[in-house]
Amino acid sequence: MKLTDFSELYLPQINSFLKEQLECTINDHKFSEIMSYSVLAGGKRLRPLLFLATLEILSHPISEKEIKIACGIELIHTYSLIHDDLPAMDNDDYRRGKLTSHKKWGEAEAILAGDALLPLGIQWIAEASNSYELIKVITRAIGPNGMAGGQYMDIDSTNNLSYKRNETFIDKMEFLKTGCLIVASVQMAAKYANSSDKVQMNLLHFAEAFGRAYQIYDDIVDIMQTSVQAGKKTHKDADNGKNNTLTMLGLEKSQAELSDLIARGKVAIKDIDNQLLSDFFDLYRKAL
Ligand code: GRG
Repeated sequence: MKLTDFSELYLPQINSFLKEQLECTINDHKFSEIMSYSVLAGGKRLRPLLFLATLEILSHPISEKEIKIACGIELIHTYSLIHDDLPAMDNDDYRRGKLTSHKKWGEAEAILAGDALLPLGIQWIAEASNSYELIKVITRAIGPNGMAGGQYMDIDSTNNLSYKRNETFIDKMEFLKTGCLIVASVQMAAKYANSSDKVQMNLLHFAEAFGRAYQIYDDIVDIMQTSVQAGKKTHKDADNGKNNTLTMLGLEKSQAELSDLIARGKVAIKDIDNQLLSDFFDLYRKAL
């Protein structure tokens, strides 16, 4: 199946599940509204789609249980975005073209919405999978040696001006911050479908390449958009004197690195993919 058809089939199911469950399982109506505001703000649902697409290529059936796990991953992703936008972190006023949660509802409310989405996401994964293995994968991916650890590296190196953000440091920080949850989405599907060690390893290599490429892609698209809008380089990280792969390597080398990651990611799954997972790399076309 092509990714466009796959998304057409499952995106509505993911979005309805999120909307209905947030509406009917949270006792406080206003709190439910605050959480839903960010969850339903129009994200691409990349991580849930990766989870489901991995199940699909492994011929595992997809029903409401699997949608619930996928949506649990999206709740966790949304929590990370809400907290990332807070004044104490990136201090952003807009996300996905809408006011950020703290701008719309207040800072305490946004912190609490994130605090509630994180365990709710884990709860959905636990309830639907009944799998200790999956809970281990997801909690490791977002904890101190995963997403939160990567965010800490970012904050610490920004606040401490003498910090040297060299290429190795940035690779690690970006991978933990962004790559780990992407990798976990694929790994969870591989474990859930009881795939062989070899298949799990191939999928891991694919997901690592995809996750690393995602950050580079995001940086390139970001700088392309801001350059067009402002007629000059206004990338936020660059303006803040913060390095990322793009500011370290420059555009050409970053694009070469992105192409290399795409090639390696595709090779890793050549024996198990039926095009569906490889199609995810099309996302990167506009950065090349
Ligand atoms: C607060 C513990 C904590 C972690 C925050 C999410 C995160 C960690 C940092 C985000 C930094 C950032 C903007 C990275 C760029 C790539 C990225 C993760 C973009 C947002 O994800 P998308 O593109 O967003 O999947 P949508 O809106 O489609 O869901």
